[in-house]
Amino acid sequence: VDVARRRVGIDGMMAMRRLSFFAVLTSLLTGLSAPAWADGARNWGLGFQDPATPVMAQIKDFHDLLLIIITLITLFVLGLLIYVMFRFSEKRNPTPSKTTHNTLIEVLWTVIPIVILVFIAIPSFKLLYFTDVAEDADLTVKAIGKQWYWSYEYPDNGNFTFDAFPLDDEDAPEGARLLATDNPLVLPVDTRIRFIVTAGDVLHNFAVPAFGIKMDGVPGRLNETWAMVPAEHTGKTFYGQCSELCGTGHSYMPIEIRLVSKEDYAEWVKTAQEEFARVDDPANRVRVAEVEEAE
Ligand SMILES: [Cu+2]
Repeated sequence: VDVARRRVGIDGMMAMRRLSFFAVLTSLLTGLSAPAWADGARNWGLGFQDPATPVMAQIKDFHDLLLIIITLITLFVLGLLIYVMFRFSEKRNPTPSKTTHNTLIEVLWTVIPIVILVFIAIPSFKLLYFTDVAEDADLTVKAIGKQWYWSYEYPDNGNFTFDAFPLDDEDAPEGARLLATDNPLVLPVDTRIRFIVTAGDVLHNFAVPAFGIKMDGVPGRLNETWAMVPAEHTGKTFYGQCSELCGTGHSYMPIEIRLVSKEDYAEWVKTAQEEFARVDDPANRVRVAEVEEAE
């Protein structure tokens, strides 16, 4: 609670800046390319959102592999059950068998599942480590979950920070109710982006389905993952949501990400540096001191 209260100074200032910045950002982005929905929930939709990163492409492939394995196992077990019900029914076996052991079958039903699990574990661990820490990232973005909005920091581009709140229903684009935000996260394509995820109060979760990211934000801890979106997705908008129940406003802290070309990103950074507060702005420190004094 204390930490949250101390942020009030910065957040209040951000609220004022947010309005003017949104106007600039909208004109900038609509002038460059009309933002397009990448993918999202549809009536009668089935399966994942279209993968936008190599990580999500691999998650989808792994899911499809598991679906085949699990379907074969389920059909095999169902077949066995039907066979047993038929072959060993009371009608066909007036005198029940007294068999208790069959060494061969016991060895088989131990060894075969182990082989199947190892077959699943190898690609599973490969994928797990593929999603892990990006040592050679070109850009770092920090996402901080708070009750109930996301704050973002760009330490590589002047250390500016801003907050993202959902747009009112009437302002949100078609199909993006409770997904569109006043300050989208703007990211460049073809760039290895390191996401550092944490939280300022309680557990949150930074989840972007098309990126294959679902990373817990834990107070006092930095979690890390990465994404790299190919240039074919330039101009697209991706949506995500907080995915760890964090209180009454949990469903009102969406994540909106706009993918732009590297040139447009550089332009946006210039505007953002002017419009947004710096994380280490001395003015913010004064405000924190004022809040503490007031207490
Ligand atoms: Cu939440």
